[in-house]
Amino acid sequence: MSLSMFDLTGRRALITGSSQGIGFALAKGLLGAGASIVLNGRNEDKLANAVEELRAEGGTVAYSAFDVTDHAAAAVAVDKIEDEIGPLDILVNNAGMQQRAPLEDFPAADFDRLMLTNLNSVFNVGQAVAKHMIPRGKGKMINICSVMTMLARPGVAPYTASKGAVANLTKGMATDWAPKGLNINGIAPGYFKTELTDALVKDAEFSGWLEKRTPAGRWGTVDELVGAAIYLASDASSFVNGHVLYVDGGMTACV
Ligand code: GCO
Repeated sequence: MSLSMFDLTGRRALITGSSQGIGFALAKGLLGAGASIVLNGRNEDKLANAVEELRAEGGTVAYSAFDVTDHAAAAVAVDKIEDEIGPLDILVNNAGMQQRAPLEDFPAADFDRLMLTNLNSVFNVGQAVAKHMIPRGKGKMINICSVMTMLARPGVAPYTASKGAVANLTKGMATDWAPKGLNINGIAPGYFKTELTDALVKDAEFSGWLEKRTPAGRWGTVDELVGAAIYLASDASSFVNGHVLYVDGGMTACV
């Protein structure tokens, strides 16, 4: 039965930045495909609420609160997950932030914080999880990129740089770790209604521009990212590596 290749029953997934937004939607989607879930964030109250909401869906859900920008803390937390919860089969590096300002006015400290959150976190958590996956000879990682991986727009140059780097880090991770049995790929969301884009959704002028600029003519909804995540987290993508899958309503296909 072809659908069985998408079944995640018996697999365990860690999703960073998953108490809300895209991360929470992907956690819910992977749970629905049979995986047990470990949520991550820094705020334990938000995580506990998210765990309760997912447990109501049925399935096994836990959380690990740690700062993905802290290399040492990520390693300790991943070791703890492996020891106390169980081996990780899937990692979704979703944690990220956005800050919009003209580049000439962008504070240096904020630039550094954004890169630590969007890029260093992929290295920090990816390396920590890879150290456990490599001896097992298998594992799946999905790095959340963006249409900003390919395109820029006014006021988000640091974010654009970070998401371009995440896509190339994805290729580097695939190059080093595919020989060891791992699959490392990316998902590049277009414009989706989340907490991160709330200000844009409420901006009628921006929303009007977006709907014209996107061939599908609308914002995406986060559940439309779940299929791509299940595919890249499952056996169905066993020979896919270093690929960035754009889920963007066609935005990067046209001018
Ligand atoms: C922006 C948005 C985008 C989206 C997303 C698109 O200000 O243009 O925040 O960056 O968040 O990354 O893929």
